[in-house]
Amino acid sequence: MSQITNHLPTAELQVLDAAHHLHPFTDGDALNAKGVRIITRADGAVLTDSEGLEMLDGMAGLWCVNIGYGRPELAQVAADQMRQLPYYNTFFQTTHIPALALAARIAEVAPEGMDHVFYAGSGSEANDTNIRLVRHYWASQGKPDKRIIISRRNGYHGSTMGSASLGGMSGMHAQGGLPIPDIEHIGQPFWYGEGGDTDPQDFGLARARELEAKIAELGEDNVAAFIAEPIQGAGGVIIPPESYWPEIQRICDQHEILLIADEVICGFGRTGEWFGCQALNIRPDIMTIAKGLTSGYQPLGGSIVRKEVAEAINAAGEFAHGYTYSGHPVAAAVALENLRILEEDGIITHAREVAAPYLAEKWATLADHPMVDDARTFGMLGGLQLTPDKSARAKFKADVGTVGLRCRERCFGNGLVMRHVGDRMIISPPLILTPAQIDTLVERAWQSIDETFLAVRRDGLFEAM
Ligand code: PXG
Repeated sequence: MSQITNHLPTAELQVLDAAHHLHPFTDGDALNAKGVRIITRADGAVLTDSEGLEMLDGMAGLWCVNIGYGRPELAQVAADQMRQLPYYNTFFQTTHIPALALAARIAEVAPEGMDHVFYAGSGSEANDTNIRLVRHYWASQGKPDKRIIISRRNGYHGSTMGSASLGGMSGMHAQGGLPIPDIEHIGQPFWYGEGGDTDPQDFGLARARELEAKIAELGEDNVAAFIAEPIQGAGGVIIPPESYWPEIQRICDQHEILLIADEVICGFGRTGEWFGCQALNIRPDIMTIAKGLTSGYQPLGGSIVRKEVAEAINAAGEFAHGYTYSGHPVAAAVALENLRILEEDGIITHAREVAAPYLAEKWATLADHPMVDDARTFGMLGGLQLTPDKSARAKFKADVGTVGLRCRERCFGNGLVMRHVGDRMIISPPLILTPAQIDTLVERAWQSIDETFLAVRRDGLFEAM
């Protein structure tokens, strides 16, 4: 086969991709009929495709490129580590410098007491680890029946059998026989979509108390843990009412349930703090990490484990669990360099003090558009609802996601990567965005929403259910 390079015509690359590549979360026939988009390079917050089109990346890849693209330091560290020690495992009473140094550094930036790390290759793997870890922990405490993990509908925790079972995505559960046993789901704190006439704070409390009711139903002695994202990402950037997390914390503490905060999206500066737990004042026992840990430059995930839990695991004999690539030296070295840049370049401070407040102000102006409601941000996460009738928080008279998908397509056409989840539009840009880039992002978002609005009206879809 001839060498495949960036220089082949796009159409030829698309044919090759269609012939041999099965894409994640993709309707393959629909994609191949249209032709895949091919990204060839990126710098800062800007992507370039095979046609030379430039796009502002409002999603930081897939919620991960926190420091932005094109940092040569990470390339250098990866190359150096590959030369010195490209691989060794962390099994059999062995370690290496990148794995131990990274764990020590993570313990420094993590909340007080969160001082041990178990490595995985991704967020999904890390959440699979968490399922086994919490069950092993309770067994070590003489409570082997504490096995059930409670999670939330429309939460996202990954795509493996275990992590997708933890997640509450009905479309995922519909395929492949999910969820696995001993995972239970409660409602999400999504006031805009599900709160009806209740006051948002009352709704937040009510949704938190579903956890207490579920624990009572199952029996406290059968429940190991509750897992949730501090702010739901893939579910549509859902920012819970302020009443929600303190009540969840109370319930977990009172009923001796381990609290797992899935920080895969919220971690490493996304909320303007190192972790979402710090921004929301949550005291977890385990935190799932991935994505921003390496800014996506290498695949790496893990679980940060509270001291007392880690010590119990260490005291319980062998934990029969691990991955070939647990603590991979190249990924760990890149993560360390990424954490250095986040700190020394003041990127988290920039996110907290400059980018996030400016984004909050500008993003909110999108709600002036007749089709937009609930335009809110938390740190460098933004979400808004497309609706034909704000006063009723109404849905469109079309399948959910029809309008959102159209809007996303308009965004691509206007040089902006913005995602849709149903009829919500969401962003999670690199943390390094300048105010000028935020202006561009919001201008392109407005233009795309407005073009969608005109088309939707023309097609008679601007009507409530
Ligand atoms: N937890 C959370 C909170 C996530 O957002 C995972 C775990 C799984 O991580 P890995 O590394 O196994 O992918 C994620 C991943 C989307 C989308 O459509 C979001 C994710 C992954 C793929 C698609 O928004 N988040």
